[in-house]
Amino acid sequence: MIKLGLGLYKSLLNDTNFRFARQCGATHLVVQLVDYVKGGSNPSLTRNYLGGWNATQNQGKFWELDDLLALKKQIESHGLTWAAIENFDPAHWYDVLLDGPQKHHQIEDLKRMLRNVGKAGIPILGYYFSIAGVWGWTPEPAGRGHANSVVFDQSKIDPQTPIPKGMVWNMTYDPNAGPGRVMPVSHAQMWERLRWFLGEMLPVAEECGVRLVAHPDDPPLPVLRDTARLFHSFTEYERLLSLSDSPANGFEFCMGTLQEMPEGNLYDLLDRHAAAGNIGYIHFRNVVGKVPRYREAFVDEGDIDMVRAMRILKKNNYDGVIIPDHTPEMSCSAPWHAGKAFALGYMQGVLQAI
Ligand SMILES: [Mn+2]
Repeated sequence: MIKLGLGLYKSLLNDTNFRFARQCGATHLVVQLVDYVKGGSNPSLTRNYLGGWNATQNQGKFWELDDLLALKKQIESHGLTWAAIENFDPAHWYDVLLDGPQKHHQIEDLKRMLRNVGKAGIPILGYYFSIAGVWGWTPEPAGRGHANSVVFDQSKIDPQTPIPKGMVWNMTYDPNAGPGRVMPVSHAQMWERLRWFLGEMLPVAEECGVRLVAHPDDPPLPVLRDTARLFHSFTEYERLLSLSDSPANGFEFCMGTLQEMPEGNLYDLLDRHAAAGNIGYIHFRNVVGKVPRYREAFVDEGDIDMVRAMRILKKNNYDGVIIPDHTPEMSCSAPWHAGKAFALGYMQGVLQAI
């Protein structure tokens, strides 16, 4: 059975929002432990994040088993299941991404946290292997009814703006890094870094029963901020599977990001990988347009036929989680929550109808 879930940012991990998720019909949670979206109890993706998401405060603070178990207990007390953790903290793996001098001890930190995730019984860990990260959005009231929404319009930014030293994944990990920039990185270098990361991590993931699933590049450009991106096309995304046939290797299948890619049939891609069991969980969201210009849309109004997509999942007996990921913000005192409630209501409706 397809499972309805909600993704919660770190600032939303509390009883109020666990109740909110259940009230929307969600049975599963995808938890973000990185505090990158600003706004506390009213997070917003539609601020200007061209200067960075935030500075991480998690240097030396790891995911300890006791903390994971305490949060799991709290989540389960609301009748919810903790389905996945989404994203590593840049503080924990910046030199894995940058191929820097700390990478060998950072990968050991990641393995230790992965083992804790396994011990806590959390089955999936989503990651986004990217140097520039999510960057280049410009906020606009571009959604239906002038909803504030995420827009990517390449003509409004300089896509090759250098990344300042001390920043990776659009977060500052070293505020004292001083002047300078992240030097250009090629596709060959990025693939080599990913290959090394997976070679180290997948055996541990298998051993502790956790699946490592990769998010595609958002926005899906071949190069952003002078650094190559891995997953900017269907072909490149599917290349992930050629690096390892481990059952722990899979996709964090973001329908919105994949639809933003210039070429390919999203329904075929979804069908193929749902059938093969390659999908860990799904970002079930919609967009209008493709790179170099698109906007994120309400789930029912974008270019993807979401009912068709849901039928494809059902046909393949997909029994993983779907979450709304992003939504445009709705005009009220709780714009994030209203957007999510609308998306989850729609998803629940489609699930019941099919
Ligand atoms: Mn996504």
